[in-house]
Amino acid sequence: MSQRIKIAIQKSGRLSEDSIALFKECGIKLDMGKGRLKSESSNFPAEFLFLRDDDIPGYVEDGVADLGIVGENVLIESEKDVNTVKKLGFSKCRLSIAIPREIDYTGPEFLNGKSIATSYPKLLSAYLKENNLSAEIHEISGSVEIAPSIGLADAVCDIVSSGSTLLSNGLKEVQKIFKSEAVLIGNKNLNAELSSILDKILFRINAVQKAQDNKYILLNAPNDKLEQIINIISGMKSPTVMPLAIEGWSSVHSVLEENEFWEKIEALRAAGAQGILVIPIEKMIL
Ligand code: PRT
Ligand code: ZN
Repeated sequence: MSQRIKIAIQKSGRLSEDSIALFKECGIKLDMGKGRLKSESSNFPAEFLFLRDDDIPGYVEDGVADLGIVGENVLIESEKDVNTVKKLGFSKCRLSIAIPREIDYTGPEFLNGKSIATSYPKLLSAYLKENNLSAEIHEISGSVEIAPSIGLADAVCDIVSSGSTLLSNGLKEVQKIFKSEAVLIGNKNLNAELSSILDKILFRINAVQKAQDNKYILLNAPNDKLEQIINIISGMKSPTVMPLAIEGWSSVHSVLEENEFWEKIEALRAAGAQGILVIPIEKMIL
């Protein structure tokens, strides 16, 4: 009998939407009906388990799930023994130390002898140890940001994204201690069949990520500038060049990486390119 790979994703929260979108972009259907705890994909050998994010590393370690998507902050804090298979690039955030706005921060040694409230005692204690600091850690499970104003702690160590939660609680971010994003994790003892299903998933995720990092570009170039323009955008292999109906002009098609995009567009314009069109790529397989 052929197996299904069991994939744990967050039931509802900051990771859910992007996790579901990722599998959808990979062409893996998943039906997340209301109140459901698990669901089988109708077009791929996968079964999805909908869980609280904190439970995902443990389930993957135990083999209750074969794969899971979780924030690196939760993964490291859990200290579970799993493989980090792939960084997924969403749910980016940082774990930071923050103190009341009106207090001067003199550097990490400010923390010596202070008390810090956090839901991430292990990550915080690793940071303190690495930096030879000694502070008291108050572990609390939620609403960490109110700890200083109710006199529970001198500082907090919490997840920050836009920074507005800190701001509205009269706190300022003084030290970033850990950067996090969503990661795909896997059980360390997948059998051959499950490993080959994981390979298929990874192949699709790579194609989706590659496509997101690249743009398709079309432009018109005067023939006497073609060489210079082709040098700027060499693309996957080399650009496609086709003659335009107008004498002396060509159409050039290529692929550009998102991070060098604006720089290259400027260089192309300076080199005489016109009518530049930029189009998103849905999937990219090299
Ligand atoms: O119910 P369940 O246990 O599954 O979910 P949860 O409430 O524990 O987690 P959830 O859904 O809030 O977050 C899931 C993961 O998203 C986290 O583990 C992080 O990896 C990531 N993530 C990204 C964040 C944030 N951004 C974030 N802003 N997790 C939490 N926050 C919180 C933070 O704790 C603070 O209260 O948002 C507030 C700060 O946000 P800003 O934008 O005001 O700075
Ligand atoms: Zn949680």
